[in-house]
Amino acid sequence: MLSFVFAIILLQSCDDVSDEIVNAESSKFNVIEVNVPTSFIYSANNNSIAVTAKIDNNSFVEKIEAYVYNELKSNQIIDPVELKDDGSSTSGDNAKNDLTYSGIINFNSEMVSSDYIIEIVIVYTQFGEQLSDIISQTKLDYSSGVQNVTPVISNLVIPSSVTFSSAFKFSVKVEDQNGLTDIDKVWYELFRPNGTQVQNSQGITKFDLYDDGPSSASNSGDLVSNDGVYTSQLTFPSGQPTGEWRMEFFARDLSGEVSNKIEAKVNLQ
Ligand SMILES: [Ca+2]
Ligand SMILES: [Ca+2]
Repeated sequence: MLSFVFAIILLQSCDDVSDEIVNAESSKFNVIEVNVPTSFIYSANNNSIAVTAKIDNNSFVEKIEAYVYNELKSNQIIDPVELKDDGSSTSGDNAKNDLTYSGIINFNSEMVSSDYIIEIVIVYTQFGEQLSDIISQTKLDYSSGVQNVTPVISNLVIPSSVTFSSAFKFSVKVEDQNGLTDIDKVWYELFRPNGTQVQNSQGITKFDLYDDGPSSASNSGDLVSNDGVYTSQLTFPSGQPTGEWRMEFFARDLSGEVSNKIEAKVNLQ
């Protein structure tokens, strides 16, 4: 079954709203048609889908790409695929230079049965600036022989008592029968001794743990990358209330299933 997405992208060109005539030269493109499947059954012999996008003008177009995300759109599942108007079988394109761009998205045998989001994005140049538009977003009902299994966390390592202004490290073991590649996010939530939850200045209450190894930009303190032990560290600045802080740990997989919860009490002295 194919979805048919019809979209018109109109020019929003001039700052001068008194202009009644739209300057044709600054018009970028219209999207005539996008075709992306809405359901797919994976098998060894049937492991890819074709997607196409038709536009009416490619003068400003740099490239058209397909992105595949998990349903929560928190992670890209596979590398972006460029749609091409090259008439080649590699891209599944029927005719060269007819302004229909085509691409083939290959799935791997480990992807679990789930809904995924396929986004078609046009990158173009306008007034010397590179811009991009999402021209379609399609939910793909994807079936494979692989059923999703909820992740499990264990082996929390954390000090029971900490002091002000010195960083302390904590880690948790994460397992998922679908593999560590199915882990979307591992995080902790933090509660003050009076029970209120800590929220940072961006409104975030879920703070990430990382499995990114020692020399990483996150400064997580993680010892070994990709071993399923996720690590982070925390420093209580002076002024925070002393007493028993509660931390809750969770993991979530790409299908959005959340693990068991592990709680810890940390005594700030
Ligand atoms: Ca899983
Ligand atoms: Ca690790």
